[in-house]
Amino acid sequence: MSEFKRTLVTTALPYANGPVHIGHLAGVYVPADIYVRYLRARGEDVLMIGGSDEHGVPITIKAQKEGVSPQVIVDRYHSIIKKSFEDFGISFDVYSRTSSKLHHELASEFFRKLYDDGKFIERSSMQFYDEKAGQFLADRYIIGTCPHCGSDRAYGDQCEACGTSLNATDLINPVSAITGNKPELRETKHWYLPLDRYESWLREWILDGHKEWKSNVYGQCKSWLDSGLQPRAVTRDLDWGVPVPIEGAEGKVLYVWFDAPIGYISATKELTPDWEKYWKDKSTRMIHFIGKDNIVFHCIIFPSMLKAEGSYILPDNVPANEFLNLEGDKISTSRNWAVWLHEYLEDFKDKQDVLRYVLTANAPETKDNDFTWKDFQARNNNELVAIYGNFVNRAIVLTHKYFDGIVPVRGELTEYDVQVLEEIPAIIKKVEDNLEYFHFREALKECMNLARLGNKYLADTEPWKLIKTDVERVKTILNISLQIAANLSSLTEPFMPFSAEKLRRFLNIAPIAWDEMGGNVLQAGHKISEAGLLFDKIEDDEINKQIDKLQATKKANELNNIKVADAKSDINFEEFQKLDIRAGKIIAAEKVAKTKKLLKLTIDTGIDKRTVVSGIAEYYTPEDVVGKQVSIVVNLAPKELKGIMSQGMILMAEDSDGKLVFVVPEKAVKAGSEIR
Ligand code: B3M
Ligand code: ZN
Repeated sequence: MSEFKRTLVTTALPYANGPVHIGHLAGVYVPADIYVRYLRARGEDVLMIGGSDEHGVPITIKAQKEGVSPQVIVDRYHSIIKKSFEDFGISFDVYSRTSSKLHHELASEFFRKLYDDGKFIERSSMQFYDEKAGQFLADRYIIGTCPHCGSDRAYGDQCEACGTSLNATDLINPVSAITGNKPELRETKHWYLPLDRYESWLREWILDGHKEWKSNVYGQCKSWLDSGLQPRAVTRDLDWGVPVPIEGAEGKVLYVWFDAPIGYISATKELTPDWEKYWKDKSTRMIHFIGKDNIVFHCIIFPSMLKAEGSYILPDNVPANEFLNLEGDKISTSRNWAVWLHEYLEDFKDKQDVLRYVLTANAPETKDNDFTWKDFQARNNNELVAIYGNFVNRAIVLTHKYFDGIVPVRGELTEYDVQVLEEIPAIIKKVEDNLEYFHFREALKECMNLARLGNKYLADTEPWKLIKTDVERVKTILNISLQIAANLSSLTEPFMPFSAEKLRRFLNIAPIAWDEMGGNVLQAGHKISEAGLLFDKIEDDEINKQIDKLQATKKANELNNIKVADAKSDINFEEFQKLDIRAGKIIAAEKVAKTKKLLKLTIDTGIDKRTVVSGIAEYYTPEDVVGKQVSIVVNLAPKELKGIMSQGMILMAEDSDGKLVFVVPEKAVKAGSEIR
């Protein structure tokens, strides 16, 4: 990074339409935070920029559903999100939001400059308009039948059932999600960024100039560029967002993906009057931390916007991650298939680092990965507790036991001691090398290797045995062990800042500058503090509770998916009146032999006592139903079922478990009472 004087780290701005979950942390914020903390420890000039993305259609839809203004939604989630990040130690220099005045002004100016410089093209097109609602419909507001799979819940931009991306005009029978009306096509004008004009420049800049980018990122860019770029609309017909600052553009706002990345700039400007140094000086190195679904926006569209504007620097790297799944399924906000950060902290108080650790050890750096609670538990118990925590604890406890908590003076070194001491800087170097290349998993593995080294050193040298025969030797062993522990407290800081601080408290030391690590960081004679546990074991019942919670979510989702039958065609009143439904009472019941589903019921209808065969045996035993009130259609033509003449039909409904339940009058009524 030598030619650069400073680093600007941006992190994708999460949509403020829901809280943040483990997928957000794993994909973007933990790796970014590790990187930034590392650079800070090295004394570099670095800023970490974040904020909430508060525009866009998902937010307006949520607002509409709740019957509140979009501002209410974004206020709510912005503060939840911000707090979650603080709680997890994500060390933003600024965490801003795109509904701020400063952002609106800056995004507006940015657009205006491109407009004045003739960087846009204007185009009219036909778009769906909802007459009743009096507005154009964003793609997400149009629902219809997918032309590919026939799902009747496809959106105007995508069918979630089969994953195909769509144009709203592809939908069969489109309806407006706002009013349910059939929308009409109307002409509307928008401004487009002609990405095709930037294609050859982008090819050169990325494909020739940034071969070092992660292969998943480079590969996605290449395939976009190879398939040819099209002009892209940067405005929308919507009333929530940054108004398009042009006369005649009333009722239009900037496309959310146009203003959101400008949010990085506004947040920097909010943070420091020096913001231009970070955005316009070629000696600044800009890194975008994002998830893979944001690659095209950060590698192709935003750079084209910056290039068009002309005064800004471009990203030097975009280390996008793949996705994190949860227990084998895609994380989904709408299906509540997620581990929400604020809920995690309710159940695992003060265990932020455990999650940071697991998400890094299992980070979706090169391919999608899976988070499972069993793995979470195993990594905590077998790695953090058994290796890191155990080593540190033994070193500290033994020092108290044998030397009153005073770091002992080191004597003559054995060959093994020398080897171990040389390993420390070698491991640190490996951590650094991995961090420089955004290989966070490997870097963390090396940190743990330092803890393993310490653990093994104690196990091999057995100071608890030697203390009886060779106190001098034990002094050396504990001195070396404590050096390893102290190095660990700084080396792990970017990854697990809370435990690093705890460890420094045990050791009674201040943070060690990165470049001072490696050798003797604790002086003999230094007094350490009391030992405590760096990590606690996580028990099975805590994990089972989480697994049960997900099971319940799965069940609830399955029930929500049970399809409501389509409405039948209308009947007139005369037809309805032909039905003779009565309140009745079951006076006897038995199973119909050789069937699973049928019960033979004797019903007192008030008119007579008659036999009805009913398909409820899977849900009720004969004993369950005798004495029950029922509603019965008494004028249904008799029908023979399994050799029994069934005279009428009992009304049943399906409950949320898919089980049939009786439809009965609100309170007991006399048999024969008409139901109308
Ligand atoms: N809000 C999309 C997302 O959360 C979008 C990122 C904006 S980054 C400028 O995935
Ligand atoms: Zn489909």
